[in-house]
Amino acid sequence: MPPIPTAVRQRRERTSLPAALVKLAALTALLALAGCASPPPNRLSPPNLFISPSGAPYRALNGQAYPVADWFAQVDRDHDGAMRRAEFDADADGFFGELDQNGDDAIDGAEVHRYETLVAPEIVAFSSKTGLGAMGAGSGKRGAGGGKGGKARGGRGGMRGQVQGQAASQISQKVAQAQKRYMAAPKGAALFSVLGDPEPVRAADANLDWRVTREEWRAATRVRFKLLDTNGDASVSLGELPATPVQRLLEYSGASG
Ligand SMILES: [Ca+2]
Ligand SMILES: [Ca+2]
Ligand SMILES: [Ca+2]
Repeated sequence: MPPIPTAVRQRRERTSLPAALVKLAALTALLALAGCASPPPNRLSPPNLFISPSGAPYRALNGQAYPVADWFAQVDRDHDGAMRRAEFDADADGFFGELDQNGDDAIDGAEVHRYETLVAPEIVAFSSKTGLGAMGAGSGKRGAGGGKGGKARGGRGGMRGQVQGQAASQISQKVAQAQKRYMAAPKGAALFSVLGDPEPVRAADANLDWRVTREEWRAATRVRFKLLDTNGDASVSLGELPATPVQRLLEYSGASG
């Protein structure tokens, strides 16, 4: 294939959104479409993953049932179809023990790092600070700069610069709109969870000292159960749990049974 002339390449770069941001916008749009009646225009396949309120990942192959039921079945230890407070606490305590590798009754920075890289790496892969989010922020700044340059030129060149500036400004606006949708969309673990914590382990660090103590963990667990027990009867059924954003998307697109 012959090399693309520099001018053409630059024009393409100015007039096309970064591919990653387009993918991101598509995922956001599909998440929004998940509640609509007609099928989506194309299929993205996010991981068939459920992240428990405490942050434990449950995975299944695409096409298999969404694994929220796997989590619920092991939390509901007496198998009566009701997740009681004590069962929820025991589940959270068990996961705390898995994360507290050195057994000092706290999850420290290294243990959080292990959680985010080995136990549930999807959280970082789908977070706002890496990958798609960071690329989107950079692209917006480049677009704004292009608009300014167009206005600075005079004569016919100035006209062309102005048109290019307007095009760049429109791209900037599209990038800004995509970023706005992205910022409003759930991120990290929240995509796979019935609660909205992007990182449920860090979220339990109430005093922000980079250590999640057992006390902080139990306080977070109490809050989480309250949030799930929407009718306040100290019991939560599987049907009482809202669908996660990715669960809605997978079920809607037929990628989850
Ligand atoms: Ca039970
Ligand atoms: Ca520890
Ligand atoms: Ca703490």
